[in-house]
Amino acid sequence: MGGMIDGTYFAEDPAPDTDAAGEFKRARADIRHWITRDGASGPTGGHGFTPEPGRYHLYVAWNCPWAHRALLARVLLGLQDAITLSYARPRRTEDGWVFDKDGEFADPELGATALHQVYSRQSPAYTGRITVPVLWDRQTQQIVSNESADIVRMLGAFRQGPDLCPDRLRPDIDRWNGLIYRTVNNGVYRAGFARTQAAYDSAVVEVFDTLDNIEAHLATNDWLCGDTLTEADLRLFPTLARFDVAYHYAFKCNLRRLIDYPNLWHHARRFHALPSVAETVRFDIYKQGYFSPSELRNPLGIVPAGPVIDWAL
Ligand SMILES: N[C@@H](CCC(=O)N[C@@H](CS)C(=O)NCC(=O)O)C(=O)O
Repeated sequence: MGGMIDGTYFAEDPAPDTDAAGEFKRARADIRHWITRDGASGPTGGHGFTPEPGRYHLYVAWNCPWAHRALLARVLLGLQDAITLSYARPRRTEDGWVFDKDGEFADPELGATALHQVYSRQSPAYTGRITVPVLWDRQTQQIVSNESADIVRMLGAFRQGPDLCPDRLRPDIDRWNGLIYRTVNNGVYRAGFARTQAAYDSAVVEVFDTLDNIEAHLATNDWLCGDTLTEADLRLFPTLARFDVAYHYAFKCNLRRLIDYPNLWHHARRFHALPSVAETVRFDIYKQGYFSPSELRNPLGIVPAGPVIDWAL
């Protein structure tokens, strides 16, 4: 994976993404300002931004599950007109995430041909990973945040649509988020990117332990936090949407499929049927992305034809 050092992009980031035991370690996001109701500083970052429709632009890639969180928050909160989008091409190149000159993978905002240009536009000597999602402020020409968890939560400052993180449920939401991030959202990556049998074995067991627990929990609960749809459901969904088409095979998460879990499968299809959610999903692109050429996982980059899955409720 690539990164930037003093404003120059390198296809191979010198910072290792696996530790001595062969376990995948996801790099931390490092631009973490906040949009807040009154524009005051948020819990992290230097300064606050006000929630003004038409001011922000979101850089995403369809296949990235972290970017998917931000796309989901945007549609569930009804911010499609307030926040514009650029989609990177599904397969990264030597230049990292890239854009076409025109068409569905162009960048209408800055006309960038690679995402690293967006990072260096705000900070010419930027050093760090070049990741999606990126929330861009066109008014001050800077990145508000490249941390999806924060982006999801800060979009609540627009005070539009449902409250996905009500105060009374926040401890429960944070508990689910912590467990699901470590063992499921990032757990599938820890299984798929493991470089030792032991690292894979422990990651894959955790993935399915948590899915088994959620399956049991959903037998008596509509959503993760009871009868209210929350941010915790939103953050589970990107992994569920990619599970059978990508993680099951490409990341060897194959003890069970999503469709083998009646309650989870129902939860996923119910979430998918919410207004505009289906517009954030591209199973064909998930396959292209996760079956990209990779020396370690898929040297020839051949994309499998199946599985064929009917997501209708
Ligand atoms: N902490 C970030 C992680 C985002 C992330 O890892 N995105 C991946 C795509 S799925 C990426 O852009 N990776 C490029 C790289 O690490 O070089 C978030 O959740 O927003």
